[in-house]
Amino acid sequence: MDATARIAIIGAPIEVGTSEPGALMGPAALRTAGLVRTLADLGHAVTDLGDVVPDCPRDARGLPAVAAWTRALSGRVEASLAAGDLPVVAGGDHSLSLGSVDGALRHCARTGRTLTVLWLDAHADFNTPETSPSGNMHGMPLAALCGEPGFDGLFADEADRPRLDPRQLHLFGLRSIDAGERALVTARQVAVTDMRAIDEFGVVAPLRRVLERVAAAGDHLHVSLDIDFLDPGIAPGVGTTVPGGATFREAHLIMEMLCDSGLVRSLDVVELNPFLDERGRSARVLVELVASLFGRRILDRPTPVIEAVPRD
Ligand code: 5AB
Ligand code: MN
Ligand code: MN
Ligand code: MN
Repeated sequence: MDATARIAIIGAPIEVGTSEPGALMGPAALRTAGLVRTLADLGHAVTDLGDVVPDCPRDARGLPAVAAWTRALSGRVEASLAAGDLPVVAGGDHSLSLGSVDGALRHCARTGRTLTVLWLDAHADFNTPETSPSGNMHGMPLAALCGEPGFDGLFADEADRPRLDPRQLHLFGLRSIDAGERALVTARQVAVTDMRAIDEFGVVAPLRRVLERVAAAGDHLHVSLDIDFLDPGIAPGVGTTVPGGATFREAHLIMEMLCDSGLVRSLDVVELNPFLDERGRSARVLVELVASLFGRRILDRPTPVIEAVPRD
């Protein structure tokens, strides 16, 4: 991460993608926990662009509402990237990534770069309306972004929009996947570092491989951090808890490695549900992790390069 980045905070109080109310309070809780102040204190030029207001009726639900959010967020993210800012989208449920990743894809299409997405999540979020057991859009953004059928009307100029190449997607921390999406993730050759792999190899070796590929290809790296990537014991403020998540130390190390890589160009922080939180704990953990991604460190020393496991 550059010592001083220009960071644009974009609030996305969206919860239409989930059946559990409360995620719309996420951006407010992240600000209350010090998101903006913390990044500014690290020396970055931070602009809080406030919360996005989608162009739809207040009572809009379902796909029309998600489409309005997607278009509004995509435009915001693309514009801030074009202005040379690093957008941090504070959610809000994970359907907001339909907009943030679409915006990053459009920016990449204009600048001739390829997008790599690192998806830190307990879930694969690769359901389609056909495979989804819940019908909730926060479990489907990646399938839509990759161009799977069933999402007509979601994105602006659907026929010409840049698609996310599923082979440019890396799922990290996976431990809950539905049968239909498992088949899709396999068929589309999505790269996966599941909890089994993290238990065996730790986070360092798999993440270093992702970062080496991004660096070698000169890709734009978008990171999407779903709070349920973390173990619910350290981050209980989430609607979809799955036991056996990343420890604080694992998550923290990931953030430090991402920082040292200097490769992250856009970030989502999603699925915080302050209504289910315990005295702001989860919001504080997220701000702590974002701070590490943006340069807070213990000593002024980069991550040591030691191969922990053999390469494939
Ligand atoms: B999250 C589930 N796969 O589709 C579904 O939190 C859960 O953004 C989705 O990762 C969880 O409903 C979505 C069962
Ligand atoms: Mn998710
Ligand atoms: Mn999740
Ligand atoms: Mn969730």
